[in-house]
Amino acid sequence: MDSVLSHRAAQILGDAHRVVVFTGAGISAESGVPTFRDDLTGLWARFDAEQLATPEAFHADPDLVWGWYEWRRARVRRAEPNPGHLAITTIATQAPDSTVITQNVDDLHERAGTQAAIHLHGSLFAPRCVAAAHPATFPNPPDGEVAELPEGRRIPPPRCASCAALVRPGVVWFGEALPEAALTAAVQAAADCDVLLTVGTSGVVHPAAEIPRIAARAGAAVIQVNPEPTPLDPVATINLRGTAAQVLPALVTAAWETTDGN
Ligand code: BJW
Repeated sequence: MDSVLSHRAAQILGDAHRVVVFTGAGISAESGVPTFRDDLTGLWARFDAEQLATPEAFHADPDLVWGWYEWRRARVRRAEPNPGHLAITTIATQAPDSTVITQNVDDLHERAGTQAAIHLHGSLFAPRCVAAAHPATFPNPPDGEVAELPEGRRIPPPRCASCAALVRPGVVWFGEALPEAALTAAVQAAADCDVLLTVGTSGVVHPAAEIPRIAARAGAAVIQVNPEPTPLDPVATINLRGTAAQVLPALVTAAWETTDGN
């Protein structure tokens, strides 16, 4: 990674008062959670994630879609936050005013100690019924069963305890509206920040992909961390090419060393 760029990025971050961290699937990749646009593996390789994450897919084949989400939930349960998640928690304690906005449906920011992350695309752990959005609970399987959940297994979704409708994952599928309060808070934070750090997102899914663009238009510095080029490259003030677990701990250490030492 270019040391001049990373030094400049650390200075910008350390000097900022209002920091937004905007994350996508790449932040969890080094915890072993596949990114959304990675090719699916094993038995799931026959399917395209973009085609499974739709209301139409659930309607057509609820067992297939519920089975995919159960498999993903199991993988997330077995995963641990990585140094990238932990560095973001440090940002939240160092910057006077910070907001973490994630597109991820896992709980790794929370398990890394970040409180009140804004989840734009919902959660793997908040299922609800399709008829009336009644929250559904389901027992957490013991660890052994989680480890052994086979890929490609079709699993019938449970029925709602209140109205007997099918239970669906509490996530935002293509064509569905994002949770209004979360989107409003995210747009506000982006419009008001000094620095937005965008980490591990392809930046192709809207309206979430507008968040870094809103910050840039409002005059904030945008620092992007991603090993690959993305459509956000021209939006970013600084592009740091590398993985989240490599780049973020060093960036955070340098940011507050730079500020403290001047
Ligand atoms: C690393 C790394 C490492 C790897 N370290 N980095 C405007 C233009 C065009 C289309 C639209 C538009 N506005 C709306 C649309 C339609 C659509 C859309 O955006 N389509 C595009 C794909 C073309 N949007 C919608 O349908 C949205 N709804 C909507 O607009 O509703 C309108 C409405 C209003 C009112 C009433 C009703 C309707 C909803 C979008 C919902 C997205 N949902 C998903 C699934 C969630 C559940 C689930 O997970 O199953 O969210 S799709 C999927 O993409 C998921 C993700 O959160 C999201 C973003 O993906 P992300 O996080 O960027 O992951 P990847 O895999 O794409 O990228 C990973 C990146 O990490 C890569 O860049 C790697 O290089 C990098 N990486 N390892 C750092 N170690």
